[in-house]
Amino acid sequence: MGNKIQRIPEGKGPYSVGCTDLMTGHGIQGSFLRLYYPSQTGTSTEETTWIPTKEYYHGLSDFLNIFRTLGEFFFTYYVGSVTCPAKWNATVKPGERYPLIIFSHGLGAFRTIYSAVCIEMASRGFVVAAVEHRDQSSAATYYYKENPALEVKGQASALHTEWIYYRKLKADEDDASVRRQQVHQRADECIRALDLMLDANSGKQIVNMLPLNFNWTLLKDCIDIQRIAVMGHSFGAATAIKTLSNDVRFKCGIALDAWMYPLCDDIYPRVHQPLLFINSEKFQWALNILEIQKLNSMDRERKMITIKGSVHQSFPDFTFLAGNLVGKIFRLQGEIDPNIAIDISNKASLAFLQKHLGLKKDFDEWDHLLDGRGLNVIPGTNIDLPPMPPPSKH
Ligand code: 71H
Repeated sequence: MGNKIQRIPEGKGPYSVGCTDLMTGHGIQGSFLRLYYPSQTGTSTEETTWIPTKEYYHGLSDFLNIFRTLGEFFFTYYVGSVTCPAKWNATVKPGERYPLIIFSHGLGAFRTIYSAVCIEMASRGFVVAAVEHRDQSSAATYYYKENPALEVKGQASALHTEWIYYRKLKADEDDASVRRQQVHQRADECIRALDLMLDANSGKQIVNMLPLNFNWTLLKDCIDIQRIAVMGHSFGAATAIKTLSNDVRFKCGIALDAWMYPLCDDIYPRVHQPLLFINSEKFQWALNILEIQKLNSMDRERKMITIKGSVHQSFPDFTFLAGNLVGKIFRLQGEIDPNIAIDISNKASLAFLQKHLGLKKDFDEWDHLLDGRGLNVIPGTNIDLPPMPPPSKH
């Protein structure tokens, strides 16, 4: 009981899923992302490593306020050998144009730990680029830095790995202004990821800084450039909204348990694209919901649903790896079975994407979820909101 060996669920769609990493450029101005995509079966047998290196354990430890050595020990022991159900560096399945999703992670997270969501989308025929943000809100990330000292000597390998860890805010810091700067950088990184994917689609040569065996030229003509969405969790959901306001190439957005704090009111009138909010039962509060509602306008599509018994951690992968007991104690699981919760989230997302990207699939069978109808889902929010202010006199 409670000790069942847990796994990250496989994609339920018809496509096999492949996975690879891409880093371009020197310095933080480049892009870093994990790509999930429909793959040709039998072109790889290797499962994808879930958390790639110990630096990510150190970053998670910093974020969770535990000693790095202790964190490394526990993470290595509990999740050190976890893989996710996607074939590493498998060949892209040719012959089709796939809609594209840019995915943005939450605070203290990183590109690899939303694989249950990203793999499900890829198994339904999406290419998903999960960016890793370099705004010091990730648990950890890295880039390749040029070493000027070595460069003057004309050395071959003048690059070294530079790690960026989660930055805790100091007591005297203006946290609103830090988060606003970060969300600004994050949206830029989502837009750069889109530019990069469109380059790959048009056959431009992609130079991967990572020594991986993945043929990026095979992505040529594989992306449906009219069908692009942005999606994210928590801080990543705020990032998705900011990205929509900055770039109309994104046709709609999905906000998983959005944390609205980093956003300024002035961007709200600039978000014209349809938005779906999928909330957990436990994370939301009245002021956050009121911020979300500032995006409402008669001529704009806004949907909100809440998954009963879910928690903020019902969207990232840790929810599947904790046993029931550990999961409850660390709030990685709510009252609902994590598999049922993520299914609702994914199906609602797919129905929404079909509607607003104009897909010819059968995701409309889950349209009822978008209206909050069905088991374990409610329309709108479970949060009691203060009564409407009286209409102003003028
Ligand atoms: N906290 N993304 C963290 C407070 C709640 C936590 C994250 C601890 C994770 C394990 C326990 C929640 C918020 C809040 C905006 C956001 C994104 F591995 C992951 C790491 C991070 C998976 C997902 C995330 S969580 C998140 O954008 C926002 C507002 N949250 C959150 O920040 N404290 C430090 C203690 C304040 C900075 C639940 C929790 C968590 C355990 C693990 F052990 F399984 F790894 C992961």
